[in-house]
Amino acid sequence: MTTHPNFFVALQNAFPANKQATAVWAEEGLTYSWQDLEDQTARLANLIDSLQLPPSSRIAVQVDKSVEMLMLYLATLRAGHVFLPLNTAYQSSEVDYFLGNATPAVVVCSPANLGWVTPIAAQNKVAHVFTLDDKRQGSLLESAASMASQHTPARVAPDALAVIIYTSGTTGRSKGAMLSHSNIASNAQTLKTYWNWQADDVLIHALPIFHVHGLFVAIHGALINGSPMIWMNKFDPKRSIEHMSQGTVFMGVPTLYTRMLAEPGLNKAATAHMRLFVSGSAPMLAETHAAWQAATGHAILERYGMSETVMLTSNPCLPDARFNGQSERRGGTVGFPLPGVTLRVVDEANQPLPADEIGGIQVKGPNVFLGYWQMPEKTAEEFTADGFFKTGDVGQQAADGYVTIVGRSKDLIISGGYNVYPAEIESFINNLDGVAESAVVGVPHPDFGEVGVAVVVAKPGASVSPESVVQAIKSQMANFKVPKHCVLIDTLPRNIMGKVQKNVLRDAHSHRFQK
Ligand code: MCA
Ligand code: AMP
Repeated sequence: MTTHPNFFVALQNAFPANKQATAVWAEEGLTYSWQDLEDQTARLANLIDSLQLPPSSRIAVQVDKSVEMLMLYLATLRAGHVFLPLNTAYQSSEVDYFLGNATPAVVVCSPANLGWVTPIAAQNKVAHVFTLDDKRQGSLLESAASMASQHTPARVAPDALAVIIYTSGTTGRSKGAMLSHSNIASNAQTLKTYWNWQADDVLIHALPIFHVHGLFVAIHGALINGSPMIWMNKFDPKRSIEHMSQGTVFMGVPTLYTRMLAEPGLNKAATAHMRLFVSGSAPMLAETHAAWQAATGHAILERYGMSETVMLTSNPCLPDARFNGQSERRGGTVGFPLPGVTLRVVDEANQPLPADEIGGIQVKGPNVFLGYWQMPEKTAEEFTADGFFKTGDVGQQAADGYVTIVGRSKDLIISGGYNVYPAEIESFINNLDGVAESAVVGVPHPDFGEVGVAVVVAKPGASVSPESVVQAIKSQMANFKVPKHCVLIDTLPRNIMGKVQKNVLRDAHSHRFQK
């Protein structure tokens, strides 16, 4: 067991003794050994060192998913700097905000985006810009090629910043959640034990790696156990099922499961080699859980977490002695608080509620983040006086320990596992010519779980069309944020206090996408 505070060292120590064994099978036919991971992360860490960056420099990365992007993440930890992954769907104005807010020293973008990233990086005084694509092309690997393949991992403080994950807010712009080496290390160790990772496990990695689910839960899970991964740069339901004859663990958001359920090839034989299916990032309908069990014989293990906290609760993988030895993976619930996580359900006055009562979910534990990047007031607002983090999720804990999420106090739409903040879209729409005001609400959707509908009020006499509103959003914002439907309305429904009644709008549009 290592005591080195750099989380990279904990992963490195878990690499199997046989370094020539395969660590990653990439779908395009390439394989990477553990020695390759060792050597290439050393080269990239040496490249980062050669830039002589100030301590804890941010390295912002917006590139298509590839094994080399994974190496860059590991190399950033290894060199003791801070990884800042960005969703590839973000467009220039969104990236401009992140660079301005996080002031990274290095930006790595895809060669195709260099044209618009270069001026934004210059404007934000980014010292170094590199490129990397999903075919191993670009200046990053060219520059790293001549570097030594040995590197001594940087010694960092245990609470040193390791990663910043941007998460939007109900008001204002995105906030950078700061996660330390010890935050991610403690969660990885907890999940390794709780999910009973086995020596012969093989992870099918199908998620993007710019968010907590794909980057931390999936990658850390495999690497901290020295387990290889079958690597998909992009999720595909049919190919995912094909990989199940070789894999043992699959992690996905509910949309991945509903898409696989629609495949004729999904059955007990196709999944016989699998040990564990994990779902999270968005609520999984109990009927999806049941349909999966009927088709495959496997009970999906649903868990719940946040960018600010990594994983918080999980259905049991094995009987959980803390909760009467219960082992049921109960559909529609997110299971028990993970070992080390204290969870409470509280009323408006932050007072804990009895079992089964619905209230705000608050948590405490070694996994809870350091705060929001350069936003001490926002950070303070999200913690109680006794140190609990307010998740903004609304739920209940049954007497037998199972936690269920019943809603959110934050105005948030989770669409296919991506978070969309209505406030951000509304303020964009409200600034369009001819628009008086707008409201964006989330409604059920068979594929994405939930999608946004924009309800827009035009100024008197203005010529605004739903199509022009959607087109304007599309041209400026990440594609998953674009409302899937837009309507014009004369006035927004308001309550007596003047607050927009989003529930009325939601009800009016709730069946729009239902089959
Ligand atoms: C794609 N589109 C979407 C979404 N994804 N619309 C709404 N919501 C989405 N999530 C739209 C695009 O805008 C595009 O529309 C059309 O669908 C096709 O785009 P494409 O990229 O081809 O879609 P896809 O490849 O089929 O992607 C769907 C997906 C993807 C595989 C479900 O969204 C995905 O990988 N989701 C996982 C997100 C994730 O990893 N979340 C974890 C966050 P148009 O054609 O009109 O332009 S971590 C987290 O939440 C916490 C901490 C936790 O607990 O894990
Ligand atoms: P993020 O901003 O990406 O960290 O998203 C975190 C949010 O995703 C949580 O606060 C929850 O609202 C939601 N979430 C994550 N996992 C689940 C789950 N299993 N069920 C319901 N909601 C979830």
